[in-house]
Amino acid sequence: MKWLCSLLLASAALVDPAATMVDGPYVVPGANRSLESWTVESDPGGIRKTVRRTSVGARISVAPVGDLPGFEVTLRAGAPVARAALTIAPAAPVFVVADTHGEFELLAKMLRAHRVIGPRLQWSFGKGQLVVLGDVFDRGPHHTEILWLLYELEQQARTAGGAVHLVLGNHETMVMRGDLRYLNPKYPASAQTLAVDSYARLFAPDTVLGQWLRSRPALLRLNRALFVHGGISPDVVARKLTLADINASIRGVLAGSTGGDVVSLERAELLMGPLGPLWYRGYFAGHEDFPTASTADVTRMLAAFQADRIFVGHTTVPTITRLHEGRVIAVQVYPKREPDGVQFEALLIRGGKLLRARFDGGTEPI
Ligand SMILES: [Mn+2]
Repeated sequence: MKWLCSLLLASAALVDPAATMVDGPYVVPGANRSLESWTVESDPGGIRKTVRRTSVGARISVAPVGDLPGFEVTLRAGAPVARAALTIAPAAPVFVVADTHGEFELLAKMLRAHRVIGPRLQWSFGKGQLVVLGDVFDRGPHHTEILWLLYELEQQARTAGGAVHLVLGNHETMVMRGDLRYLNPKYPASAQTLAVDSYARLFAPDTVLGQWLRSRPALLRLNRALFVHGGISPDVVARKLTLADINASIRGVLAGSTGGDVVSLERAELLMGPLGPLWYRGYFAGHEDFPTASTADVTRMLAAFQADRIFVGHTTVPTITRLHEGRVIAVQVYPKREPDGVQFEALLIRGGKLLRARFDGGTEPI
């Protein structure tokens, strides 16, 4: 009985409800074109909102989580719209992570294990490219930290000659559009403490992260590799749109303007719906709501977008898997803690080879 009591005490000490309530910062417009950094902080008096004046060029602090250190973020002026297709040095390694759903600790430790970032969470991947396949939001308790980490690493990577590419997932667009059903319960509580009518207000187009997210692509091509959260369906291919057209339509929806005419409205409906790139699951057999694409459909899609291969998240697989003769790579192994360790995989493309990146830092061919 004694061991049970101490076990219970130990686990109670690990879960400090006040610590899990720490959140932010959220950087929102203040008076006279200034910025304000809002955080949820806890002290013996309770949970409260703290407001600090800040500005472009200033640094804000993100609090430590678990045994990870806190880090600083330099605020930048509004991000330009990301390009849909980029040429990168063929020798540059590419590290791909799929949906992390608020699991900041698992993401940061995975990146650290593969030296994409260093002990202080700083960029250490040189001219490498980090691709995040969307769905940073929802379910887990630390999406704010993930967003700031990626935002900060983007600039550090650029300085080093590398890059960070956040591709949008359906959960990014859901939160930005006010669909808050899957938020970790921590976040509605944050909205209440911060006195906003909806959590989505903290990611409105006039906030730093809201603007940055709206500048990110839904479809990205690096050389001849496509990176998309869900996938590109034959229905989307049939529209004969370019990658840039598709990104622009989705950006229009997120900005609250779809063009107004019937063609743009109908296009927006397709792109934001189940057969659009954020939700599609047709590369995988056995998803009732999605007609299964054939390998010929996949080949046609890749030809239409001048690509050889597509990397997708969104649909969970037990281990990173080649589909459709290796033209589709399913990357989404849901990150979670299991009794026998952490279940999580990422993908490393090095010298043209695909490697499974394990949580312990090891790699193996896929
Ligand atoms: Mn998803």
